[in-house]
Amino acid sequence: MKSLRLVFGDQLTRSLSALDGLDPAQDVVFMMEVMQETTYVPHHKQKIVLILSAMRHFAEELISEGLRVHYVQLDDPANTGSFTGELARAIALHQPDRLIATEPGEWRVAQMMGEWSAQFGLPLEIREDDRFFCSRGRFARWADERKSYRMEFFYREMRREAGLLMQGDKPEGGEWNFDKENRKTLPARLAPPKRRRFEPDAVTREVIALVGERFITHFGDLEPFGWAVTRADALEALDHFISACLPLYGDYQDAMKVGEPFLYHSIISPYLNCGLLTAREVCMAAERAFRKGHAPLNAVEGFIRQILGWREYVRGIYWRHMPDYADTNALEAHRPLPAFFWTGDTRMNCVSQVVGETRKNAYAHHIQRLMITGNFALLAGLEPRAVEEWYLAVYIDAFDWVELPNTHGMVLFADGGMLASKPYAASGAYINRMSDYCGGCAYDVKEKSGAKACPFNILYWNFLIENHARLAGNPRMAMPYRTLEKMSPERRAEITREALAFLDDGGKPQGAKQLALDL
Ligand code: DLZ
Ligand code: SF4
Repeated sequence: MKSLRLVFGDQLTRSLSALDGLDPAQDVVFMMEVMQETTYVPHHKQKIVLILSAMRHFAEELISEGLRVHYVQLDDPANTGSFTGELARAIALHQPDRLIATEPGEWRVAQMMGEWSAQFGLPLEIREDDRFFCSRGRFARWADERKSYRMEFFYREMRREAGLLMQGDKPEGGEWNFDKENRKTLPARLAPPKRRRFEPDAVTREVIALVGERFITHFGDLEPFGWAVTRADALEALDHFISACLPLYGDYQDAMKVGEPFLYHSIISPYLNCGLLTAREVCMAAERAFRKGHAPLNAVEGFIRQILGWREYVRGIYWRHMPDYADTNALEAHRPLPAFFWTGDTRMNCVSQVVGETRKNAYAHHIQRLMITGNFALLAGLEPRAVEEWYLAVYIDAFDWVELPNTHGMVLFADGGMLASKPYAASGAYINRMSDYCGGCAYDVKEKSGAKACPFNILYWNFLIENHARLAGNPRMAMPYRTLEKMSPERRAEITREALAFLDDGGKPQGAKQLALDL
C-alpha cells in the first residue's frame, strides 16, 4: 500500500508520527512551501527564512537517508499557493492509496484537513503528535475533572508522569516551584554570554534572497540572519544554553536591559516549535545539568516548568477551547493597535527598545512580551484579535497553538481568567524595578500625572477604573482597588481625562497619528 506522508513546516522531526512505519520502497514524503502559510499574517522575514530553510534542510536529510521526498518550493511556477491545491497535485502525480499526517499545530489547518478525505476520495490517517508530553486526550481528561484548571496543578502531574526532577514521589528540593528565587535584579556589571550565531549556508542564502524578493513588506529585518536551520545546529544552540546560560537563567529570568535582548534566556523556542528539538530531550538536558551540579535547582526547575508545564498547558487549553476561545473579549477591549507596535517609533523607551529588538531579532523574551508590549496592550484596552495577530507575526517562535492562549489569556485576560487568576497589569514602577529602560526615557517614571508622566502610570489606574465592574471582585485585585478607592473623585477624573487624551487620539488604525502625548 502506497502512502503519501505529509510533513508541515512545524513538524521537522525525524521521529514524527507521520513518518512511523514508512516503506522506503513505495511511500513518498510530501512537503510544500505555500503562500497561504507565508502570508496568513505578515510574518517576520526571519521567521519565513527559518521555516523554509529548515524545511529544505530536513527534506535533504530524508533524501540522504534514501527516502523519496516530493518537495514543492514557493517559487515553483506551478505552485497553487495552498496546502489543499498542492496536495491535489501531489495525489495526481503519485496516486497514493492513502494519506498519513500528524495532527497539525493549528485549528485553521485542522479544519482544512477535515475536508481532505472526502475531497480526494482517499483515507487520511491523522496520527497523534507524540512530540508533546501530554496528548490532547490526556489534557481533556485532566481538565474534565476540575472546574477551574490552574497550570500549577497540571505541572505537578506532568512532573510525576515524566519523572523529571523527582525524588521518588516527592519533588526535588522539597518544593514544586522555586519562582520566588527567580526575580533578581540584574547587577549592572554582569555581562551576559555572547550568543552562538550560525552563518547562513547556500540553502539559507537562497531562501533569504527569495524572502527579500517576495516578502519585503513583511515586518522586521531580513539580515543579519543567525538562527540554526538544522537539527545539528539547533543541538549546538541547546548545548550553548545549557553550558553558558542555564546556571543564571533562573536568577535573572525577569530582568530587562537595554542592548541585551537575550540575557540568560534559552532562545530555543523557535527550534522546539518547528521540530528541530524535542521537548523531552531539552528537559532531560537541563535535568542532567542539575544532577551534575552544573546548574542550580531554581534555574533548572524554572526552565523545565516553562516546557513541561506552561507549554503543554497552553496547548491543552488551545485544543480544548478552540474555536470559541479566540472569540472571547472579557474586558471588552476595542482600541486599534497603534502604529508604533510595528515601527517602534514612540517616546516610551521600554516599548521602543522591545519593538526595535523584535524588528532586529524576531525575538523578545517572556517578560518583555508580557510586561512591556503585553502590559501596554492590556492597559490601553487594545483589541485582542489585532494584538494576537501582531504576536503571531513578529516572533520567530510564534505558532497559533502557543501564541493564542499566551496572548489572549495570559497577556490580555480576554478569556476572563481561564488561564491567569488576575490580569498582569503593572505601572511604570514594575518596569523601572526590572529594567534600566526608564533612565533613558523621555517620560518620568515617578510622575503620576501631567505631560511628563510615565504613560504606564496613567494607563494603569485608568485600566482599574475602566474595569471596575469586571475586576474589583477578584480577590487578587483587592490591594490595587483599595488604593484606588482612597483616591479622591477629582484625582480619578484627572486620571480618566489624561488617559483618554493619551489613548483616544492615538487609538487610530496603524499609520495614523501617534498617541497624543507621544508626538
Ligand atoms: C509558518 C509557516 C510558514 C511561514 N510557511 C510554511 C510553509 O510554507 N509550509 C508549511 O508546511 N508550513 C509553513 N509554516 C508553518 C505552518 O503554518 C504550520 O505548519 C501550520 O500552522 C500547521 O498547523
Ligand atoms: Fe517605560 Fe514609563 Fe519607564 Fe518610560 S518611564 S521606560 S514609558 S516605564
